[in-house]
Amino acid sequence: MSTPVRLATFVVAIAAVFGVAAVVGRALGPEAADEPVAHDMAMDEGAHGDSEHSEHSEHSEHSEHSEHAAATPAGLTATQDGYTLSLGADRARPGSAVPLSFTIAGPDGAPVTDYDVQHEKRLHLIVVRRDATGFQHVHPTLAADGMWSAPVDLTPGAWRVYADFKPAAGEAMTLGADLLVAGDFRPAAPRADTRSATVDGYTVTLDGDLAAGDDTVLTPRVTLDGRDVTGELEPYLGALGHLVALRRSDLAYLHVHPEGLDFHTSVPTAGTYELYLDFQHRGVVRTAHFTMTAGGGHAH
Ligand SMILES: [Cu+2]
Repeated sequence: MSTPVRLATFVVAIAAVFGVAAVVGRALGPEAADEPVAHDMAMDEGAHGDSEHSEHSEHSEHSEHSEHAAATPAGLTATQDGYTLSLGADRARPGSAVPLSFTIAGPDGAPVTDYDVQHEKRLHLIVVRRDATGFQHVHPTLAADGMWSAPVDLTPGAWRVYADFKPAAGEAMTLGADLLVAGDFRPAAPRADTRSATVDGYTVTLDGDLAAGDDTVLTPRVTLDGRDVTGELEPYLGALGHLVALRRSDLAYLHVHPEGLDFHTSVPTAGTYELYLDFQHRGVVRTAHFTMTAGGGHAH
């Protein structure tokens, strides 16, 4: 299949099967707007028919982008479309199993209790310290009154908390809020770009690059003690991996799911991104952390 057809097919497929297209679109894409992203992206790809994406001065794409330029990336706001994320407390003490609780209030002001399942869960909770350390992707439990709770591992510093969900009565979205953890905060040094990560004896390497405004493909290769186990990765939450990309400057959020093991990733701007890949092997889920800088995209 040609790349444009493949991309369009992919977008439609994830929209139909997982309903995550809106998540991706709202996340960071410059196309994010009122229209479902599946439509936008399919139109984009179909109209250009050029996998090189070298013709970024094309008028059609430019006008489309400028139309949607005001869209806010996901995860930067606690309130969107009438839904509001409220942490039970915005201060916490450090610890390895700190109870974190929150609600999502709906347009009527009451906590939402009815969610659609996305990737086998009704809500995905991501927490990360603002210096890009301490990433966790957990699945909290929902009480009858709409209160979500989960234990998380917190060290001193400023943390970003993301709730990635789809209310039964609304669109998929990711809301974010800050959580301040008391103690002696020593920010980690900014990471240099790295596309190879080690975790528990696994070495994970990401092939591919990021490009601002372009759909690029990132593909992980996983070895264990030098042996390639990429083909042994197991489905986790309905996919062979889950990739969260955070823009370093403001922790804007993008959640990408793969087609097979190809993560079609579209970052909105040039700059450095922290990428966290959840993968499962032999029944255990691990996270690999990469740092990649997106080139100029439209500027090249
Ligand atoms: Cu999840």
